Amino acid sequence: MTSCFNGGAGWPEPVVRVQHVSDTCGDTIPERYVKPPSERPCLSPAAASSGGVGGGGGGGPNIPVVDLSMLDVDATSRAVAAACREWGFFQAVNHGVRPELLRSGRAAWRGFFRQPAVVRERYANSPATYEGYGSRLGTAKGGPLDWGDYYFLHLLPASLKSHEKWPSLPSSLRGTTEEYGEEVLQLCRRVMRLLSSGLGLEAGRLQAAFGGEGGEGACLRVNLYPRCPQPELTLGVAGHSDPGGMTMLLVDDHVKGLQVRSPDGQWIIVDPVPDAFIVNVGDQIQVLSNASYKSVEHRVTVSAAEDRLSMAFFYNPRSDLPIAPMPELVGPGRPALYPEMTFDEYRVFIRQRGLAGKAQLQSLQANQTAAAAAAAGSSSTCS
Ligand SMILES: O=C(O)CCC(=O)C(=O)O
Repeated sequence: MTSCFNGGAGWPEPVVRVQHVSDTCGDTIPERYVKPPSERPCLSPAAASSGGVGGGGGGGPNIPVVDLSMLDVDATSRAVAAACREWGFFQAVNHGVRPELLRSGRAAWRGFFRQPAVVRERYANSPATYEGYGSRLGTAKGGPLDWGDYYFLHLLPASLKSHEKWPSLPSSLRGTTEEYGEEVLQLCRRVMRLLSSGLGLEAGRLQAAFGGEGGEGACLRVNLYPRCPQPELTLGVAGHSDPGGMTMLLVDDHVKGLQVRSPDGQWIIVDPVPDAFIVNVGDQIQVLSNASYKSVEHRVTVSAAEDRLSMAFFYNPRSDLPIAPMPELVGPGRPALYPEMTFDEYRVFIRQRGLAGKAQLQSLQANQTAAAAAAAGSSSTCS
């Protein structure tokens, strides 16, 4: 293994660390990172060098901000539900996770990405589990690459969590990540209750559909997007919706990068509120809510001036539970929009097709609609 390649571990070709590419490529990024013109982020020169300003930075439309410390739980639930129905995203402020933990979490992970390559490479991941230090998400040989490195680890179920698979340096990282995971997990459970009430259901209903407290899955992906000399040509993460339940994203307070598809189809760049979590609905909650809540496409732009770190905490249903629209949300004139599928099956479905905007859920919905139409056709023929 050299300082920049992970050539084994089941990847179809040597994996080059984007940190290394950024340090060595000069003014021109390699062809493999150049996105087709239709996917390029359309940054103004000023935005490209500052990390981007767009709808969010210029006082235009932006994702809602919800104060989770409000005493009126019904009002909080209504605000969360409205954001997730319209945008699929909101920024949670006064969320209860200690600000010093947000800072120490980010600092610990920045510390990992600053370790010498030989230390980082001890944790190089493989496509079998993706656990560890990685630089690509798909396995298509020769496919376009994103401008980012990451570290992926499991927190729940406990049977999948292994501190041995987490970096041992910096020495604070394991303890800080454990504490961070615990607090963010409690926050996810709270938001689940608000989302459930927002659907007119009992507060614990959505959580029960996830397998109950202790039955859920949780994992963390820490993304590092190194400085990029041509940010207008590439993306840190291409457009996708999150396959899991819900994501709690902690971003750099001062470097923008996350873009969200607005309800009218425009890409808007999120203007992060310091110490807020950016919360978004994933595909599993879109399915359970029968599309009342939206799992919205998002992507990440990169900056010529600074690198950017983000921590995505993915909160998922128990992986072997059938997930389908909740019966309370299905009825006459409101058919189930998706077939039943476990999260394990859905992940296989995604890995076969790759991350591709909203294509996966749309194709499941199209199949389901066609199946329902066929069933209606055959029953009317019989009657
Ligand atoms: O880095 C970000 O702002 C978003 C990351 C993201 O979308 C992901 O990790 O799935």
